[in-house]
Amino acid sequence: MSMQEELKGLEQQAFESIKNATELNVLDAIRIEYLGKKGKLTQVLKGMRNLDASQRPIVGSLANDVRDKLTVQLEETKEKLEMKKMKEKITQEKIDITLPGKNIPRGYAHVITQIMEELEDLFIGMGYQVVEGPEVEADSYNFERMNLPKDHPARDMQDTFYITEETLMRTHTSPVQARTMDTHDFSKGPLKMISPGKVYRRDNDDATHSHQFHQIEGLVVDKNISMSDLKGTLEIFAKKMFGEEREIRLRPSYFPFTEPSVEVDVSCFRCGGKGCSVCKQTGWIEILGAGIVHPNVLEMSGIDSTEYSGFAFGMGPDRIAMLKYGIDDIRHFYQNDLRFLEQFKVRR
Ligand code: FA5
Repeated sequence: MSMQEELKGLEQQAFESIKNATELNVLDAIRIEYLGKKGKLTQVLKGMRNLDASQRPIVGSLANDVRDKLTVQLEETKEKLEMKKMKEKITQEKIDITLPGKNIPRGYAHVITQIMEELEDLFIGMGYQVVEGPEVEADSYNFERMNLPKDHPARDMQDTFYITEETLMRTHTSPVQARTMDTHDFSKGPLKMISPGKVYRRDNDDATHSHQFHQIEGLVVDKNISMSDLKGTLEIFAKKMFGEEREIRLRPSYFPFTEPSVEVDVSCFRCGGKGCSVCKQTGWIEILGAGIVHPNVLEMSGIDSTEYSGFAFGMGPDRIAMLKYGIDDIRHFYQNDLRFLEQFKVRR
């Protein structure tokens, strides 16, 4: 076979292989097979040494021709295969923007948290500081410092969960009064604080009682604090919380840590005082306990009760939320039923 024929045959073979190549790596292997240093074309060209001098330029130019054609053919096929690969990739990765997105539901605060924050804002606006105290409390702070010595019968009203004989789950937020009075520096001004938090009692759960509930304690100590300061403060609270037309009423009551002590009622926001099912036909709803801080309580914190006086109150935000929203059972707050909780996406 002449070299010309050999070259032609080789060209055809290579063209055939290139035509059939469907992968880029196969194409590259073909390029090496024919045009590489040890490739078939190079092998043929090596045979030129044996040619007649007159034949060499002819065969040489044919060989260059074949090389050029193969190179062009390889390049074009490479581009085609790359394009094909790109198209496949694009189809595979196509995002269907017409699909509806996944809806991430927006969170919101629990209704009790909302009420607590509303109350905090209200008192912060009147210059009160917000103080927190421990839920696992010493008997001394929870009872004794609140003028309830070990044998005091009023302890029975607040039976609780004891950790040890001297440590218990606090039954009210009142111990924070003592903790705050202990450290307050009166040379810097009067003491005005509220203390929100969880409290615990061995109460049987029913529509209005829970063994774990919330309280917000309030305490003001300064010179010349009287019952009228307490009444004025609570009037502002009642109007902001339940509406401008609301009135409050103080009834005599008893707490060992206040003297005198009062229960505070607010005029019914449902019937305006005429009497309805919410206020049990009385026109008034009881919302908190309060009074003038007992001198013993001040003295136990090292405060001179002949010079200073104070008022204190303790309210139950769970009951306030029930009244405000007409909720008939306190247990709804703690059962985490979203059908109930989602009705109170009020704020945030
Ligand atoms: C007290 O706990 C006093 N420490 C309040 C106080 C503070 C009086 C400062 C004077 C001065 P009482 O036991 O009444 O008081 O509870 C206060 C409020 O907590 C009640 O008005 C009620 O709203 C709420 N409460 C009491 N027991 C429960 C309960 N088991 N479940 C839900 N709320 C309750």
